[in-house]
Amino acid sequence: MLAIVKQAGLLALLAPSLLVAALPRVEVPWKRDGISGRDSSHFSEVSDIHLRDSTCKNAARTRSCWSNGYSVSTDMDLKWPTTGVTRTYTLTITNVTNFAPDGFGRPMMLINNQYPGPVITADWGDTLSITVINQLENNGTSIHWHGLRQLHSNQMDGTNGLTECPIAPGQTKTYTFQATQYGTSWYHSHYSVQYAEGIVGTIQINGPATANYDIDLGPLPITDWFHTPAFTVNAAALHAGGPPTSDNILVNGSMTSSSGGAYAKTTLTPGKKHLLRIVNTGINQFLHVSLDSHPFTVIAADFVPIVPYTTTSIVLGVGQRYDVIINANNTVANYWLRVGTGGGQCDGPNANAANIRSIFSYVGAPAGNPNSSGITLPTGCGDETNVVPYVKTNVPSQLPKKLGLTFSQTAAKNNLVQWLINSTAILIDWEKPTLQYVIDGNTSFPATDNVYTVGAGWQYWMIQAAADDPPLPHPIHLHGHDFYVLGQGSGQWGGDVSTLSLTNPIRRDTATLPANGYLILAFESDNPGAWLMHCHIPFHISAGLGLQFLERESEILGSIGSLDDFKNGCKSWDTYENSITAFDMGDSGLKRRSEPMSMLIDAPRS
Ligand SMILES: *[C@@H]1O[C@H](CO)[C@@H](O)[C@H](O)[C@H]1NC(C)=O
Ligand SMILES: *[C@@H]1O[C@H](CO)[C@@H](O)[C@H](O)[C@H]1NC(C)=O
Ligand SMILES: *[C@@H]1O[C@H](CO)[C@@H](O)[C@H](O)[C@H]1NC(C)=O
Ligand SMILES: *[C@@H]1O[C@H](CO)[C@@H](O)[C@H](O)[C@H]1NC(C)=O
Ligand SMILES: *[C@@H]1O[C@H](CO)[C@@H](O)[C@H](O)[C@H]1NC(C)=O
Ligand SMILES: *[C@@H]1O[C@H](CO)[C@@H](O)[C@H](O)[C@H]1NC(C)=O
Ligand SMILES: *[C@@H]1O[C@H](CO)[C@@H](O)[C@H](O)[C@H]1NC(C)=O
Ligand SMILES: [Cu+2]
Repeated sequence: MLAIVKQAGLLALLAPSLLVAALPRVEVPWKRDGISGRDSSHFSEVSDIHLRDSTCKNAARTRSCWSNGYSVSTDMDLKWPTTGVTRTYTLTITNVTNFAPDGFGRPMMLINNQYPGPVITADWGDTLSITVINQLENNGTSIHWHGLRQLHSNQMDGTNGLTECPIAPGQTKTYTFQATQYGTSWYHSHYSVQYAEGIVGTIQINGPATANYDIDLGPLPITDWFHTPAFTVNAAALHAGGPPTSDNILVNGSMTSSSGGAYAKTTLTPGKKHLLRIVNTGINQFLHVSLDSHPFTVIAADFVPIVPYTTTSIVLGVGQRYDVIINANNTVANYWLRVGTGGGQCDGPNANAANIRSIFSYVGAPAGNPNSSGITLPTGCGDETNVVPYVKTNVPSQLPKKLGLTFSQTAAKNNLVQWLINSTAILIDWEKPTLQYVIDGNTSFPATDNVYTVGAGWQYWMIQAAADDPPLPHPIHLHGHDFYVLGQGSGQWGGDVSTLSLTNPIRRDTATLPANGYLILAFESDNPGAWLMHCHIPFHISAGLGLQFLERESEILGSIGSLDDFKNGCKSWDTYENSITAFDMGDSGLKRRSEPMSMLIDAPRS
């Protein structure tokens, strides 16, 4: 590594203009440059030729370029543009009695009266200013911007109970933060299981890419779907033996069912390469996705650009994203996009599993459904294994701290289901978020807050599921950071640090803990705040599968700016919470501590 750093230093001494002139314009941007990344002990500026080339602009054949000083080789943990541009959005949340994404009408909660909510779009380095108006009568809300790092803006993370009190009915909150990363993500409510009612939308941050494309098709959200309201399903799941049966899967908010509905449609331009941003905005299921006769070139995983690889299908756990390139070089016609689940063993059944499709239609193709045939989708629940981050990072070796994941179901409490991290199911207090403790200088957290304090430097954690847990994989998501996946497997980890992946390991914000297995993660403690790490299946976090890292606590107040909105928000919420007699604790999620567990015991079953 030392030699590489020296080489970068040497390059820096040469006149950049000479270097630019000597090297051809980058037409094949996925060649790894060998001198990017940083070593374990210190950061070195990523050195890359198109990064120095101020004339290299992002265009169809130069997608690796971005702007002067920034390119796909920029290590965005360390460096990002600041454009000075603010993109403003207003998201109004309402409760509607009848909405039918797949033809089956049911009550839903919507953003701006549409489902999914609007695509939040910005350029890398822009500031987002998003005002959320809670017009629900009988629920709070809080909106989380999945994967956005929220560097020095912990109070904008939208995690009620940690970083804010929920936004009370009738109240408003403006979330302001910079997009220091680029790529594809989504936003969703973090209030109990509320996002599964429809409070979901996608995020597109424009930036460079590791392969070229002509047309950006934008995000394609895909989710499993229940016809019964999520609060009811959750109440049942909290007392049931296994995962509930979802009724359908929606592609871009749409699908057919026995009640009608329609297939979503995406248009392809013949002869062009298209970027498609696939997001699992789901609730419980893994998704396998393929497009008939069109392989995917995968170029990003979550917010991390990767070395491109080609595949006939991809698999996404809840919360994961892949940016893929589709070459529309086949016969002008219509083609099926096919979506499958894990197959029922690892993620629960889906009542419409055999019929999940959408239509990709070439301009000039005849009207009508596709007649294409495709691959048999794989089943199973795990992560893509070909993911290699384009900007390299090496992680120093260290033994991870162990967190045991156990499961309990207690007959005496009407078969109450709990997922426990080191013996404690997380149960937070909406009226007293973690940031309030920080303001008070109070370190006496209740055990059920599952607070783990971390100082500066690299952090290493292993989640080890027990052999007798129900055999379910869990998509684990960390707020405030991308993490490095150092180990992932079935059974018990042997404890040998020499088996860890430390050389440019997979880096992302959501990775799968295999059923009864282990997941070993590392992250750099560089973002003071309270950050949730949890299973992204709302029924599981609802049953306790989460913890929070309280990172560099003494530096939080000094680094995150004004907490006036936080305080006012909590005042409004306290007034609201004290004005109502009780929540229906069929509801749960990141739930209220002050409600006795006995309330859960009486939760309705369906
Ligand atoms: C949504 O509307 C229904 C029917 O009017 C009502 O019972 C329910 O409490 C409302 N939910 C919320 C969260 O406002
Ligand atoms: C939220 O609204 C849902 C649906 O109207 C209701 O079932 C649930 O009890 C409410 N829960 C809370 C905690 O506000
Ligand atoms: C998803 O649907 C929206 C709304 O109809 C549409 O604007 C968008 O192009 C669709 N996305 C894709 C990838 O098809
Ligand atoms: C389409 O392009 C891909 C490379 O992107 C190539 O592998 C494939 O053979 C081409 N297909 C057709 C039908 O020309
Ligand atoms: C069916 O397939 C043929 C051969 O690929 C194609 O020419 C025709 O347009 C297709 N029909 C539709 C509706 O896509
Ligand atoms: C979790 O519990 C295990 C076993 O009791 C213990 O060894 C470990 O230190 C605990 N982990 C943390 C981070 O406290
Ligand atoms: C600290 O928080 C705990 C739990 O909420 C509370 O009981 C205690 O009174 C607080 N202490 C101070 C000094 O605020
Ligand atoms: Cu889970």
